[in-house]
Amino acid sequence: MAGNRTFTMIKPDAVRNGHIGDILAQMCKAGFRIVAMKYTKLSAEKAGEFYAVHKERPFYGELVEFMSSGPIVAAILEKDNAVADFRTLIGATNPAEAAPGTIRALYATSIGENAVHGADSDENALIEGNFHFAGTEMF
Ligand code: FUP
Repeated sequence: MAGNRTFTMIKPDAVRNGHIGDILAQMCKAGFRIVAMKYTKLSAEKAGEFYAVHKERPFYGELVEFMSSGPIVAAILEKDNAVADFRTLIGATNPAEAAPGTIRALYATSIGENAVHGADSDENALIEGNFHFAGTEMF
């Protein structure tokens, strides 16, 4: 059965470009409830740990540098079928391929600086949520 929670980050590019409010509004209008949320900044070490699965990929260094380049908004969101529905809402990894109206189509500038993260499975949503939040910060 599909789980009902996902994990997201509004990435440094979208924060720098002033899109936090519009992106959160789009998530809420799509029916996602906020379970946990924080405005924070990843150290290079923490960003490297979060994206460890991509360690061997050629873009890993740039990804870590970018994700630690400024503040982010991290959040756990709740809705039926959360992981799949959220990935539909944000659109394809490459904004050039993202469907019109999706968050990445509207706010991302490139495949590397693509405005938002969305967990890709229920298992990763749980791992990533626990990476950023203590149980006492989830409501
Ligand atoms: P997604 O699940 O859509 O965030 O995409 P991936 O897990 O494949 O990639 C994670 C992050 O790595 C992306 F958000 C941006 C970065 N990336 C690149 O910089 N270049 C690539 O070719 C692919 C991904």
